[in-house]
Amino acid sequence: MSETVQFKQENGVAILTLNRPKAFNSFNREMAFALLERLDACAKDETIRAIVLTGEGRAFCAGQDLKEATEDNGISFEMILNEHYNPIIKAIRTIKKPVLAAVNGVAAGAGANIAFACDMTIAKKSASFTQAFSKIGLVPDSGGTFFLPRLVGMQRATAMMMLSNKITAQGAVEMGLIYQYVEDEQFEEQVMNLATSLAKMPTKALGMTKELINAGMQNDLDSQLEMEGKYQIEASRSADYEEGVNAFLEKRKPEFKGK
Ligand code: T3D
Repeated sequence: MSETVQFKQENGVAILTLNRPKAFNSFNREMAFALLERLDACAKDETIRAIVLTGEGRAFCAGQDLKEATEDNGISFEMILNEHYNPIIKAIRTIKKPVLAAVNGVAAGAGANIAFACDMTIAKKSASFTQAFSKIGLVPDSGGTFFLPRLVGMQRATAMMMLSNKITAQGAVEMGLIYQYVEDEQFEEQVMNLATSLAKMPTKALGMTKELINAGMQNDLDSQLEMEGKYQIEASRSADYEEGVNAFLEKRKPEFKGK
């Protein structure tokens, strides 16, 4: 397995670490395929109930490796988008488990948009975000034009994408772009606390919640209410629902299994 994405598993949490620190964890083809392979394995492994995506060293991810992208006879834009970023974004959105971006440093270009596509994004206070694309004459990709306006509204999203200005972690929280920022010294501990809490929750219902959220980005109210009804009936038949209600009535802590 490629060293470009490191894998660790603790208490039901898979930690995937982008590992090309000298290139600020920018994506080459090897790392893109390694991440896809790891995400797929995490999706299939029942012992993994939450996923953390983070970066090694000073950066979270600087987007596309611009050296690889500009090599003579190198990979085409079409391949980069169709075979790397689009499948990565789709995998993050369709894995029926919480995917947490733990942004340990700068997140730029596709790196930023991967973080925004995750279910929750938690950043080090010193981390920052930039769209970067406009500075090199590209348009945003990796779902940026889909997620950003939905997260922060058209005006702020447009400014971010046209200006590619640097957004601090605190600024990102204030505008609703990410969930949370934490002091640098507490970052790893807080990330693991959040991920472990998620992994202990009724993760079958969390996966279904994610599907509902995805659908709610496009559906009209009638369709969404209908879908919620169907999913609620399915959730009410889960072992976790039985455990949750029994634990509540018996005044004890529930032990959810994600089933
Ligand atoms: O084919 C396609 O391009 C289509 C796909 C597009 C998807 C995209 O993601 S396009 C956007 C690509 N990313 C960027 O344009 C970001 C480029 N990087 C930066 O703007 C800055 O490096 C950062 C804002 C991310 C960080 O700035 P700073 O000052 O903290 O660090 P630095 O000194 O610029 O970079 C540190 C090292 O990382 C440096 O290496 P060196 O000189 O010490 O050996 C730099 O070259 C390397 N690095 C940073 N970003 C990339 C990179 N190497 C390759 N590709 C990068 N994207």
